Amino acid sequence: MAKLTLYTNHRCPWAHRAHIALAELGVPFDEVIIDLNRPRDPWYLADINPRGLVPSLKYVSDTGKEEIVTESAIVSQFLVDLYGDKTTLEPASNSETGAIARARINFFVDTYFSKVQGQIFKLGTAKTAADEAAVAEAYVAAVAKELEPLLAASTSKDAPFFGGSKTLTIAEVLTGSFILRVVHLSKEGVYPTSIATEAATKTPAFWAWAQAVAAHPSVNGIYDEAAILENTKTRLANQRSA
Ligand SMILES: N[C@@H](CCC(=O)N[C@@H](CS)C(=O)NCC(=O)O)C(=O)O
Repeated sequence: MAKLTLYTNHRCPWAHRAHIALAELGVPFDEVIIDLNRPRDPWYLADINPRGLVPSLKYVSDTGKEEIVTESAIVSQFLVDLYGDKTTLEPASNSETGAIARARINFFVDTYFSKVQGQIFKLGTAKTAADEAAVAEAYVAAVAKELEPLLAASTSKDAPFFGGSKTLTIAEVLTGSFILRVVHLSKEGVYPTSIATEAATKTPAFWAWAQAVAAHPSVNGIYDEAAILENTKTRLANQRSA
């Protein structure tokens, strides 16, 4: 049987993508936690990932051939492709509506990262309450312009995931770890609380989708709320004082 080893760190939202995919697929895997607080060991750079990043995936096929796959989106897609027949995360590209459904999913994910998530990364340089409020406002404005129409057109209480799916899709595999942080950290005030209040009123379809994503066990399974809260507080404080 094929064997999977995930090199990961549970604090990393990129590595978290692979965990969501694996949880959904329900396939067994070994896990190697990489300590990101110290330089990578030479074996990791030499044998697993010369870029030194997590996640990386080692795949040993049924015939014993060993392959390394890196970059979180590529790792997630590889897992979905490998176990495509076990999952509804993404339709087959040659099914009747598969190709267009995959194009819509890809557009949504691309839009989240190219137009929306960048606002959150700006919190590291927001030094005053007014700066933070401006970031929150820009985040919700980007959601309203770019994502709300896509989600409002398809999602509902009974089918809360992308495209009106009752079950998680690869759109949530790729965005879920970031959405979970937005929902959790804005509730706790580590991200501006106005993200939550404004999003709930101005972008209700997005916020309902975000709640469904954050509550999904495949998304929040490895998420240690207390550790992420403390880690994010410290990281933002360090970035702001730099
Ligand atoms: N583009 C990469 C980004 C991965 C990434 O940035 N991982 C971070 C942790 S969240 C990392 O490994 N950083 C190395 C370090 O901190 O030394 C992906 O999507 O896999």
